[in-house]
Amino acid sequence: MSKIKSIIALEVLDSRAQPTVAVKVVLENNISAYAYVPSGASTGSYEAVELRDGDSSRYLGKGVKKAVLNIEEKIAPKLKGQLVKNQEKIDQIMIDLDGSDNKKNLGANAILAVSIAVCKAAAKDKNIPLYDHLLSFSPSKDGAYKLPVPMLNLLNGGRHANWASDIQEYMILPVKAKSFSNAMQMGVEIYQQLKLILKKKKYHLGLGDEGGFSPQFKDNSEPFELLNKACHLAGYTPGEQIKYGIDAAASEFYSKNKYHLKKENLKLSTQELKKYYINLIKKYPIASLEDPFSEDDWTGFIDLNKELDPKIQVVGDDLYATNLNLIKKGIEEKASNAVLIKLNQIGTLTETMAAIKLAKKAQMKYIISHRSGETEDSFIADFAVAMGGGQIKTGAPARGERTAKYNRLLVIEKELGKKAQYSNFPFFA
Ligand code: 2PG
Ligand code: MG
Repeated sequence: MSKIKSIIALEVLDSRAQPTVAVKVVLENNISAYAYVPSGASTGSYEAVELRDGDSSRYLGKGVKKAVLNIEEKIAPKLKGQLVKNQEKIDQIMIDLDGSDNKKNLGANAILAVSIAVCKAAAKDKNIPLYDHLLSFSPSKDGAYKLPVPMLNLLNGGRHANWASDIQEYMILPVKAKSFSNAMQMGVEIYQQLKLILKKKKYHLGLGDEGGFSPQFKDNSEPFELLNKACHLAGYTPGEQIKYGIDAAASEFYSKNKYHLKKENLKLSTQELKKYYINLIKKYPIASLEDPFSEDDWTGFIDLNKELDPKIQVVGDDLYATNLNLIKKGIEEKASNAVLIKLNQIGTLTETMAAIKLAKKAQMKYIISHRSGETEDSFIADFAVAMGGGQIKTGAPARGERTAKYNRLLVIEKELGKKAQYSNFPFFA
C-alpha cells in the first residue's frame, strides 16, 4: 500500500535527436521507476497536445522544459501521498488538473510520462513483472499471456525517410511463426537478405526513422518486389508464412481533395486511390492497410472496409488518434476493422485502456504501437502482452529504441515459458 513520495522530471533525448520528457516516480518506501515518452512525426490532427517550448534559443524551439515544470510544480504536489496502485484515480487527477479536452494545458507528454512511471512503480512495489501488473487492468479476462505478432517495418518511406516512397511503412507479418522468438528470427533473416539485395543493386543502406532501409525507390511497388525477393532468399513464401502490411499515412500526401503519389506522378481521388490499393492487394499478399486515406476521409475508409475481404485488416491510426469518441464513430460507421493504439495520442494509461476495451467489445482488432521518435523505454512490450490484442507494431528489428521492445518481448517469452501463447493471426488464416 505504498504512497507516492516525490516526482522528478527532466529533458532527455529521443531517437530523432529531439528532447522528450522523462519522469521518475519515487514511493515512500524508496522504490522508484522511470518512464520516457515517445513522439510522432506523421501525427494526426486529433491527437492530444505534445507540449513544446517554442523557444528558438534552445533545441530549435523543441525543448520540453514547460512540460517538465508542469510535472514538478503542478502535477507532483497533487499526486504526493496518493496510493501508487490507484492508477485510474491518479490519471483522473491529472486529467482534471489539465482541464482541457486535448491536454493542451499540462501537455500529453507531461501527463503520460507520469502515468506510465506510476504504473511501473506500482508493479515494482508489488514485486511482480510489469506485464502481470498490467494484466490486472486488461480487457483480456482469460488471464492468458499472449505474445504479439510483430509487424516489422523493413522499408521506410514518407515523412520517416525523406519520401523514399509515398507509402510510409512496408511491414512483414510472420503469421505462421511457431512462437514470438521464431517470428523475430524469420523477420531478421528477411531483413538481412534485404540488405544484401540492396547492396547488390548499389542502393544506399541508410535507415529510416523506424530502422527500415530507405533508398529512394522507383515507385511504391518496388518495396513489395524487394520484400518478395528477400522472403524467397530467406526460404519463406510470401503469402504463406509471411504477409505484408502497409501504413500509407495518407494524411501526409493528401491536399486539395487529391492524394498526391509523387513517385508515380499521380493525383488520385478517393475512389481512384481505393482502386489503387485493390490492385496492390491483387498483386501482393497484403493483410493489413493502415491509414489508407486521410484522417477526415471517412468515406474512403468505409468504402474500402466494406469492399475488402474481412480477413484483411483496415487499420485506423490518424483516423482515431486513440480517441474514444472517434473510435465509437468508427465502430458505428464500420470505417475499419482495426485500430492502432498509441498511448501518447491520448495521454493516459487509463484512457488508452478504455479505448482498447471499447474496441474489444466491438470485436475490432487492436494493435499496440510505438511512435517514430522513440526511446529505450520498453513499456509497450509489457503492455502489448497484457492487453492481449495479439499484434505489436514497433519498427524494424534494428536500432536500439526498436530492439528495446522486441528484446523485452523475448525476455517475457523466456520468463513465461510454456505459459506464453503466440497468437497466430486466426483472423488472417
Ligand atoms: C504511424 C507512426 C508509427 P508517427 O504513423 O503509425 O509508425 O508514425 O509516430 O510518426 O506518427
Ligand atoms: Mg500510422
